[in-house]
Amino acid sequence: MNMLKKILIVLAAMTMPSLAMAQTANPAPAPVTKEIAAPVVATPAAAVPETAAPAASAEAAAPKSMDGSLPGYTPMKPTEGIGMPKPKEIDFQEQFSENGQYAKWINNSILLPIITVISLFVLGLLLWVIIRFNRRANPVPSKTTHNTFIEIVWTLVPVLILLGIAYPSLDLLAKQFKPAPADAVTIKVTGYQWYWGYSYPDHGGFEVVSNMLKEKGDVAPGERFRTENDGPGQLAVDNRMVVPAGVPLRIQTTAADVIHAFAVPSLWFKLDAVPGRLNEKSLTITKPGVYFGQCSELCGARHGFMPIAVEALPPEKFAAWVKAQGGQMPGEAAAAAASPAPAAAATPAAAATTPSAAPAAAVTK
Ligand SMILES: [Cu+2]
Repeated sequence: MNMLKKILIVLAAMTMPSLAMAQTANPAPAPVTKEIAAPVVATPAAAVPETAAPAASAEAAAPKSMDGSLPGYTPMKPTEGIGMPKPKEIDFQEQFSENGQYAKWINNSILLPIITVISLFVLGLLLWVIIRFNRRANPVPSKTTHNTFIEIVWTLVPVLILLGIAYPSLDLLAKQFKPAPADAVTIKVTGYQWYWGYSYPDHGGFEVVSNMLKEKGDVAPGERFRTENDGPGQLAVDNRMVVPAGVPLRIQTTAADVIHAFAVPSLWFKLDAVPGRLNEKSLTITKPGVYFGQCSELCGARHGFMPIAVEALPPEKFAAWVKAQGGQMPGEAAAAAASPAPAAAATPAAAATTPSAAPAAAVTK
């Protein structure tokens, strides 16, 4: 009896830790999500000490408003179905960058027709074999093993098809790797758990902190919530990444904690944001508008709640937004630096900023 008790106790002791682990392993994510959800979305600065500085500076520069407007800037109302997914859509979203339009053309005008023709051809061959050459219809099968002509055809035709696909594919790949021109506008995108920061080194270095907007029923009284002007639920954000349209952009991505990915389908843009690294890709948005995207690298509990909203504005409106954020356009910076400062200090600043003045001029033509 005593022995049995001892064995039971030992068994219980052995299973206990595994039970405890099993319990923590499974239900843990739920409470973690709930605990983190509230503070992170409401005030990222308070919840994540590291980011206190950029959040604070962004708030200082941008007085709070219920619709995200600033003096001289009102957020653009997104167009239904543009820059966002549509219900029952199976195609790529409408594209607003040259690479995107090219890629969509490759898909719709080259790949899809080839895939369709090949599938129908193979289906036809299968049906022909099933009907014409089954045992009843063809009791004495042919003993043919080689046919030089057919063998040449079924080698050459696939080679030609692959070459036909390879040419535009490699061309697109090369275009996607093309670095931004020297006068491109730089925007540095930083992924945080779980929101985005956009800093503007060419415009005074301010950072905009961008959080998903909550629904009306989910916010405290007086707190900002999503409206139709902000965009669709789960995609609308409080502060958008505002950029000039028609101007080459140099988008750099990095992350402060874990790997995120900055992805906007309607701009044909996706780039990993990796801690300790700076990735870079060029982008020119062809038309003013609001384009939505999402973090595309599983980055933790609130990965699905860190959407991206890019607002492309005509250059003069972009300049007004920069001013509203407390930044300055590159030309202004050079002028300001040149007048009061001694020559030694002014020269590098002017040299660094002058090229960036060009795109604004280039767009007006
Ligand atoms: Cu993420």
